[in-house]
Parts: sequence; structure tokens; C-alpha cells
Amino acid sequence: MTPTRKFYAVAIRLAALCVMIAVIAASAASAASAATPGGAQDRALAQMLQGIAHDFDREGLEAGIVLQRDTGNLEPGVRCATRPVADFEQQFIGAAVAEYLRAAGTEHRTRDFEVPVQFHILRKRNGDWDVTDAQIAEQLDVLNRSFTEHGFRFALRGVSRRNKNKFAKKCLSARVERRFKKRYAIDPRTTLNVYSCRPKEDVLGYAYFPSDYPEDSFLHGVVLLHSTFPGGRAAPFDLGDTLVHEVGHYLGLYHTFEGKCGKRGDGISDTPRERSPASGCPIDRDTCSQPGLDPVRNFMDYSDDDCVEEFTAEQELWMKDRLETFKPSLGGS
Ligand SMILES: [Ca+2]
Ligand SMILES: [Ca+2]
Ligand SMILES: [Zn+2]
Repeated sequence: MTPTRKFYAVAIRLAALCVMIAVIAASAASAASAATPGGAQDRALAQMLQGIAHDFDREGLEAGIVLQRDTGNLEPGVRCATRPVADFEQQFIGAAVAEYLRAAGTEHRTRDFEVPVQFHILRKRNGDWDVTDAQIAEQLDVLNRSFTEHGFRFALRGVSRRNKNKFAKKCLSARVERRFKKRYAIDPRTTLNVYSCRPKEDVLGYAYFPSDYPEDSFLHGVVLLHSTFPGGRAAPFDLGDTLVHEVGHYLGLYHTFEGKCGKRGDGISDTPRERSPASGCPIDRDTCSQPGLDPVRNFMDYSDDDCVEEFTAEQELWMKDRLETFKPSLGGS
């Protein structure tokens, strides 16, 4: 872990510890209603998660990949600016999901989720950084080829294009993000909003977890580097798998290297533990002594687009369980 990341990890942990004490106090005060969705404990949990999501500094991340820029040159970039998740947070959310499903059941696991997608193409004032309708159609195909076998279908709801220098160039900034999402987001409860732009330092994308904000929050959705769409220039990340990866986060998945070789890992038992992000396509990589080679072909690793190709059976259940718990209005028929 780099010093910067370590600093944020510690800061996040400290902040969350304070809130945890409040959570414990609240649940002790209302022991009888603690398990009821919407009860005191759930509100405290929701506040804690929002605080952590809000405090994460996306702009402090260090480059970990090399990609082709608009100029054609190969330069450093950041694969994903979705925040890391501390062990205690995983534990809290996991407990909340389990608690909720004990009452709600698991019927949702067998149904198909249909998700409308609205694309917001934020371009420079002169129209640069556009994404064509053909690219968007191909991007939706990539999304569906990756998710259909797991019970998710994505359908085009619409495309809007806007020439706004500030939004197009500063879409990594939390302040600017709030402005364009508040203005443009379309029914976040039922619709996946995808914003294309050019984040500073060529960050490929970022998203939020379903548990981060209430389901109707305009902050939900995916922000994506325009050149990661199929046919874009961001080789080797130009086949559309960045959106697949970010939608994985949007539906609740963590990175396969989350938790490194620790006890919890990414919380998914059929993805072997992994100490750090993979790059390229190192199919024999084995960074943790626990059984199994690193899951470098999983969409939630950092491997090249022509390498990643799968979600596991348990990742599918995980996504469905998290939607049922935190975003029940998404994917309904
Ligand atoms: Ca795992
Ligand atoms: Ca291993
Ligand atoms: Zn990611």
C-alpha cells in the first residue's frame, strides 16, 4: 500500500470507528427494534456508510496502469477510483444484508433483472470527447454479453449529449460530480445513469455501492472515461469492460483483491484471494497462499479488457442480494 492510500485507509477507519460507537449505542438503546429495516440501527448504518463514501478522496489515487491517451501516447492512469472497503465495513454491511434476507427470503435470486440505462455524454465545448451512437450500442452489447447469463439485462433508455467544459474535464471532483448528477440524473431508483467524460489523470471510471446512498440518491451511477467505450482509444482498456467492471461495483461487488490475503478477502468464496491488482493477463499469477490462482479473468480485477471475461456464481447471488436489500426498485418488471 502506498503512503497516500495508507493515510486514507487509516483516516477512513478512524472516522468510521467513531460512528461505530454511535451505532452500538443506538442499537443498545433500541434493542427491540434493532433488527427492523428502517429502525434506529439501519439509519445509523446508512449514515456511517454515507460518511465513508463522502469522505473518500478519489483525486489522491496513484497511477497503477498504463493506457493509450487521446494523443496516442502510452501514459500512466488509474484503473478505477471506486473506493476501497475496510474489513469492519464489509462485516457491517454483510450482517445487514443477512439480517434483511432472513425476513425477506431469497426469491429474488431466481428472477431476471431488467435495467434501463441512460447515457449522458459530457463533451468539451467544441464537441470533442464525443461517444457515437454506434459505440453506445456496442457498449450495451458488451454489458449484456457479460451479465445476461447472471440474470441481468440492460436496455437503452436514452442518450443525451451536452457540451460543458467544466463537467467534461472535472468529473473526478466530488463537487463538480454533485452538480452534473443533480442536474442530469434520471430516476436513479430504477435507472442506471452512465456519465461519459474525461476525468483528470485519465481515471477510467468510478461508481458507488448500493449501500452507499439511499436508492433514490442522484449520486448513484457510473462515471466513465469516454475513450473506454468500444472502439475508443484507451487501449488496452478499449473493449468496453470498464463499464462492466463499474456496473459490478454499482451492483455491490468489491475488487477481487479487496482484503488482500486476509480472512475476509472480497467476501466471495469462489474468487480466490489476491494480494494486489493484476495487470495485463498473468493467468498463472498466485499472490496468496490460500488455494487457487488469482482471479485475473474476473471482471472485478484490473487485467486488460481482452483478459477479463467472467463473474462467478457467488458474485451473481451477491449482486442480487445487495440490490434486494438496498435498491429494491432496480430491475423490477
Ligand atoms: Ca474471494
Ligand atoms: Ca492462491
Ligand atoms: Zn473498481
